[in-house]
Amino acid sequence: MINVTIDGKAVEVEEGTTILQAAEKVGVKIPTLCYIKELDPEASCRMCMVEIEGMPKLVTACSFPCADGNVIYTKSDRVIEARRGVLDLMLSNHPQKCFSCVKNGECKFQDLCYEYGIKETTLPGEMIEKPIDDTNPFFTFNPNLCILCHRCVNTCQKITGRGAIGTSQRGFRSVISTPFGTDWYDSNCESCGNCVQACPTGALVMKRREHYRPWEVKKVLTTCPHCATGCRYYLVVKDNKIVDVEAAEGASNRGLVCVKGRSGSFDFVHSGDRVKYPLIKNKETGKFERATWDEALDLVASKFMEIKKKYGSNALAGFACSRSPNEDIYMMQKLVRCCFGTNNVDNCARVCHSASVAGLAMTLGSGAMTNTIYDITHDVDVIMLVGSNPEEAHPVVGMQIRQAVQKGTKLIVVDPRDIDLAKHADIHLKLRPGTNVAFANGIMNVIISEGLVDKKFVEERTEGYEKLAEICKDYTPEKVAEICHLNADDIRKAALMYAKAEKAPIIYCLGVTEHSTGTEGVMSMSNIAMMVGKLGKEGCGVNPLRGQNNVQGACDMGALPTDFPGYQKIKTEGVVEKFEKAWNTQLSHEVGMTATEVFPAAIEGKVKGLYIYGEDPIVTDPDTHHVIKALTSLDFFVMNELFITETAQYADVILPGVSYAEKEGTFSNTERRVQRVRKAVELEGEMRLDTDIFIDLMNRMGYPQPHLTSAEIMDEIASLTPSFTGISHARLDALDEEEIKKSIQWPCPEKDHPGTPIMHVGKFTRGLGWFYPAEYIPSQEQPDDDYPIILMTGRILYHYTTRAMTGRTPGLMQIAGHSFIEMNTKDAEKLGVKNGDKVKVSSRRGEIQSTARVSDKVSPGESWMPFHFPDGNANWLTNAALDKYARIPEYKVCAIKIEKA
Ligand SMILES: Nc1nc2c(c(=O)[nH]1)N[C@H]1C(S)=C(S)[C@@H](COP(=O)(O)OP(=O)(O)OC[C@H]3O[C@@H](n4cnc5c(=O)[nH]c(N)nc54)[C@H](O)[C@@H]3O)O[C@H]1N2
Ligand SMILES: Nc1nc2c(c(=O)[nH]1)N[C@H]1C(S)=C(S)[C@@H](COP(=O)(O)OP(=O)(O)OC[C@H]3O[C@@H](n4cnc5c(=O)[nH]c(N)nc54)[C@H](O)[C@@H]3O)O[C@H]1N2
Ligand code: SF4
Ligand code: SF4
Ligand code: SF4
Ligand SMILES: [Mo]
Repeated sequence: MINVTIDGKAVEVEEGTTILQAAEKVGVKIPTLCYIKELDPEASCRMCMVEIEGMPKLVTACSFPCADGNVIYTKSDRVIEARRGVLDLMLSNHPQKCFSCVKNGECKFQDLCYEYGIKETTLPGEMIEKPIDDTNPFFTFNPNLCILCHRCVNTCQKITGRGAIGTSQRGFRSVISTPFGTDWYDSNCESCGNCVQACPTGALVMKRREHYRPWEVKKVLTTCPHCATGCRYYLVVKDNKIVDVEAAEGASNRGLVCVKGRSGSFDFVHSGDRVKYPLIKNKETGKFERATWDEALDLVASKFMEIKKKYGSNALAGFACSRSPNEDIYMMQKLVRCCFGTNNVDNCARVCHSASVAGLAMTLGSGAMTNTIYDITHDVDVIMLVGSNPEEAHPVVGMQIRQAVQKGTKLIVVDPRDIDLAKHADIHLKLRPGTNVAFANGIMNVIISEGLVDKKFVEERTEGYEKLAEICKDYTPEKVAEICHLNADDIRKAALMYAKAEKAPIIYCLGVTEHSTGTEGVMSMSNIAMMVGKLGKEGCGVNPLRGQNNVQGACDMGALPTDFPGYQKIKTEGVVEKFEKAWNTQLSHEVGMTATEVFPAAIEGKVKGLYIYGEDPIVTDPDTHHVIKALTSLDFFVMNELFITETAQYADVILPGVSYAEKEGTFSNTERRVQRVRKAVELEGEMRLDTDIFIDLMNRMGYPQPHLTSAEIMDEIASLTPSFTGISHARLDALDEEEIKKSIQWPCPEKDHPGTPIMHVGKFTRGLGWFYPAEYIPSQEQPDDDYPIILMTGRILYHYTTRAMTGRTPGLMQIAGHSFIEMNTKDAEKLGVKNGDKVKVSSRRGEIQSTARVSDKVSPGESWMPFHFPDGNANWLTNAALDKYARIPEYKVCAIKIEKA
């Protein structure tokens, strides 16, 4: 430790601390322009100059380390004069038309000029008008306002890791530009806008800033409603309208957001086609007609109760919305259990990570991500990424993986496609779709034969090792190479790289789960990690990146046919009785149907009434014809929705709920982190809180449910769910006030428990970890002469699932508006298809048109499509084959035929 004095204040700091950091410690503010906290100082703007007693020259506080005994002045006359000089110089080629600049009032450069009394430049600067680039749909770059602080470039290169912009020499001085000087739109910029938020001037600004001034708005701290990364941001609100988004320093996002969070999370809220009144379908005309709430609620309650009376409780089912807050989901499952009297309740995890929930519960005792996003992307030696495309699906996690790789973390990508991260990978195992279990057994074969098993860990903390080891004997790298279409040496290399590393997390996603052997794929991931003792430790673990913003929460809240809130199992003695007592009613002791089982049951006439809260299975479930058949077989079908979606068109009643921006609550992100969602606006119309709709219906169906606010519902959840005991809105609000990153991760078993960042430390939730003996079983539908190509499906960066939300942002539709199919060059040649050609794509279940994207991104005999676009949705083709444990559909493999259209 060393001692220094800054502006008369003594402070003790660690050796190596910069003057800027030391000053912060004693509350002395030093102005900066180019400085970015997370990065090595660039020290180019020279705004942070300070004076050290006895030193002839001023030094830059951001880069200069303190020395013992330094007496530092940050506001001396010399310092002030020097800073004035810096500002003067910058202003010499900066137009002084602040009045018409959208950053007026929120420009750091302007603020500093004001603070230092620089009203105009004293220098004869050369003002050459440079062309403005406004090709990006969301923001504008005006180089004339740029002070060359490089914050944007450093942000893009080192923080988001995208590297879309740099500094180039053009004309008589350098400018910020894309690498080849193309328009911003044509660069590899992903429109995340993090550079824009970093820009201290009006050079890089969101176009929407034209519609507000900083003094006209309020900012509401909330959580992104798209993916389960759980980024925190502020909704910027003017006159009851959301006009912008600003990233906050959340625990998982650290000041970053992706394009959907920044630009795709509010247009839909204010969209003109929101459902504003309850709608009842006129049976004769088939058209929806406006109804009063009383009419609609009475009809819904009486119809559901009629079905219950006539056909029994199990003829009813409900699906909860994983996009909505925990409190809403809790009330929905309570409604199904207390009023329908069945456990037929589920959520979209069924088609997503149910294999993780089931698989990891079997092997480890808890189906959640074991470590934190920060922990697995900072200071780790190797990342093994299996069937996960985080740059598109969890972009802010992707950004942090790119940062890690830049800092030396090795990367193993296991994915059938050349996803962008594969280009940065040390090893890319471009395996054949559907062969994850074989791949995993191959990795373990090498770990065993190379003597890399963590024997102590296996002995003390696990069971079932011998049986699995016996199975793995058969999976030699050579045999696995044949099954997976890989190179045996690459398998060996990957196994050694992973096993020998000190800190090495497995991160996986739907490339593992969405198979008819998805649960076994998941358990193969925990098998690998347990074999080398990489669980219950920092920088390790088995980490499913959950999908929807609150799908973790939907499972936690008991929207599962097998579990009450907090994974309290129906089959565990005393659980049903506990909830019967708490809810003061009789409950079903029978495990319910999964969502994927409800559709066939509807076709068979076993399920007659369905209540869907915010899901769009016509678009998102496999084999669309089959879903339509199921929905049209129902006697009565109700939805809570924001829009008249494809699925809502089949409903008898649509009850208009409200979006995340219009209500209070919490979302639980993929790291089990429970974060607040806050009301930012209240819109015109008769929409109601979804919780109020549930509560009203419960009372009309004969269950006396008192009215509760969202905070009160969380108190009820905490009282009944041991892992949530210490969670309340009041506590989360206080943490948000104090430091946003301090949010809580469950298990939080006591009122003042700090939460649990890493699971299974010392002991698995299950007690002993279990090695599941998994054998490789091929996908259910294999390519043949009629349908010779494997189709995989998934998502792209710019759209979110059905596009119900992102499709209402014009800029996103401009960048990505249409369906496409990725196919291999060789296959395309054989079929005479060229890049950009229209193609007809068919499977045994349906036929669509799409546009070919020809490249070597996928291997010969394989293809890939997103499921976001109505002009050719992959789900007309996909196979509803289900996994035996989790009943998850095989979205990732079906057989298709491609023809030139
Ligand atoms: N932009 C955007 N982000 C999203 C979503 C969205 O719709 N849009 N949806 C959210 C949701 S709900 C979820 S669940 C997540 C999903 O996030 P991800 O699972 O990361 O996304 P996917 O594109 O479905 O699939 C991931 C990868 O699996 C690979 N894959 C396919 N088959 C196999 C296989 O057999 N083995 C292996 N190893 N890999 C395979 C694909 O090539 C693909 O790159 O994303 C969330 N984030
Ligand atoms: N081919 C193929 N298909 C897939 C996948 C795949 O990889 N390939 N992935 C699957 C996966 S992982 C998932 S998770 C599913 C997702 O499938 P879905 O859950 O069906 O898709 P979302 O678009 O998220 O639907 C959410 C709906 O809820 C509404 N909503 C949002 N918030 C609220 C609210 O607060 N209140 C009310 N009342 N409504 C609200 C929205 O308007 C939207 O219509 O898709 C699956 N489909
Ligand atoms: S918007 Fe994002 S990707 Fe594009 S230049 Fe800025 S930081 Fe880079
Ligand atoms: S565009 Fe903004 S952030 Fe980038 S160098 Fe210019 S002033 Fe700095
Ligand atoms: S990474 Fe996910 S949570 Fe974060 S801003 Fe993007 S969509 Fe939202
Ligand atoms: Mo998902």
